[in-house]
Amino acid sequence: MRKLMMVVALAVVLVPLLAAAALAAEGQLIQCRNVLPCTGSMGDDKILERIGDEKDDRIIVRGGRDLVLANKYTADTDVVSGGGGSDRINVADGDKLDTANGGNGGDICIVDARREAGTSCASVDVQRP
Ligand SMILES: [Ca+2]
Ligand SMILES: [Ca+2]
Ligand SMILES: [Ca+2]
Repeated sequence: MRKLMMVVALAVVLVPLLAAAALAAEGQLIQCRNVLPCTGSMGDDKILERIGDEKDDRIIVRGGRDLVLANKYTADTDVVSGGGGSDRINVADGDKLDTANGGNGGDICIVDARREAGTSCASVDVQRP
């Protein structure tokens, strides 16, 4: 009986620990495809916008300290919404059509023009061509 109690107690302690480990999973490299919105995981992700110019992206970051690169392809209206954690959101792709929203956490927004930065960017880095 005592042994059984030990096993149960151990399980009670271990299960949440394992669950926590699973939640703090490694971030992923996410290449957005033609399914919108493109969403991140709860880990520290690196999220890349869809390949090709003139593709309007909608990217939702979720948790973790993420890096969003929507700066590779231009002439598109990219809308990025950050999650918790300090994210780095880059929409400096040469057009002034995008929106970078940081969400909670001290986010860095890299933009072509000030108006591309949403209200929740802790710091705004305006790139000049
Ligand atoms: Ca882009
Ligand atoms: Ca753009
Ligand atoms: Ca831009």
